Amino acid sequence: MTPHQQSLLDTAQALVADDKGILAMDESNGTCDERFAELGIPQTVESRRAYRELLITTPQLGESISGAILYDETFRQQTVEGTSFLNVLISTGIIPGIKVDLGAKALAGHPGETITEGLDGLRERLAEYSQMGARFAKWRAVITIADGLPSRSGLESNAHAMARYAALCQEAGLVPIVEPEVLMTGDHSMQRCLKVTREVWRNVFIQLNCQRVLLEGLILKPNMVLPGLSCATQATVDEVADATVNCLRETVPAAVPGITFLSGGQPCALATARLNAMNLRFKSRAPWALSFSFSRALQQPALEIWRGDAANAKAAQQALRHRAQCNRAARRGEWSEASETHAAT
Ligand code: 5MM
Repeated sequence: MTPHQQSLLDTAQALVADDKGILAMDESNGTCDERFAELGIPQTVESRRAYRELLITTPQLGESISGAILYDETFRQQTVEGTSFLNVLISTGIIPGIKVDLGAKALAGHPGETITEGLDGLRERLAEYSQMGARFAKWRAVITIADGLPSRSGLESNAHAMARYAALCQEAGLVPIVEPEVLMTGDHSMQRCLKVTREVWRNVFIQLNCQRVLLEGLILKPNMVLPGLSCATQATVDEVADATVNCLRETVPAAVPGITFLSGGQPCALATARLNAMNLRFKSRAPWALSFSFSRALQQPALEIWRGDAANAKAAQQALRHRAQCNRAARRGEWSEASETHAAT
């Protein structure tokens, strides 16, 4: 292995080491503003900056969080005292990362499907982020389940774009987080989600291999295998854990160091319970770390407490720290309902 490859491998392993996980705080301005609007928080550059400062200055965050994914605006911001956010993260042992896709846009000729854009000029953008201090990047593809969807061309084009992104990241010395998200929206069964997710992951690894991506130097950030939100038959925590890990076993090579799940809109404690069940049942046999890279399932309680008021900042940080600690416990299979009650008291 070359020193360049070894450095990718070291970063990827550091992102999943010590039972820690990744804080996704890379909401684009539109998404962040939508979440602020729901709570009556002003949708301004300063509000977004103040909120992200609150997140990254949470005491002891680095005990449970290995890396943070930022959005371009946040990546260039500073605390009120003038310390760059990147330096705040680095000083607390959290590896800085950057979302580099430019969003999911309508896929021509495929009503209801999207293709994630951002490959044009990506080499130059990655060089800048790397020079500024990023050590990993993230790209999300969005797959919808509906009648006749996803199409084969929808799956293949998204997998191809993700693999080209991953190759460019590794060329720039950044670990690519590859995030194919099969949405929970819909009334499909867990079996249907399993079938689609299996196809998505198969296509992703075919394309990653075609583009000569070093599997030891990437992280997969997938959805859990779940029934659609409006499906009449919901699944138990153990059923979700079994379906998800069995699907990973069929499709994800053992060379990949870590799986860091997205939460996708699951209630916070339920996402944690499902991650806990996966580790409880499979950790000793799984070749990859089973970890988290949640946005909403880490941040939502903190955001609801903060509501744009500096007086609530400490309580909000406590809520974020608690969710991070619960998810770290879930990585060890040591989380329980009591962990939630304990924090509440
Ligand atoms: C699926 O979204 C990612 C994980 O978040 P959840 O745990 O809440 O599902 C998240 O990193 C997402 O990619 C960012 O929030 C950016 O979203 P947009 O849509 O603004 O690019």
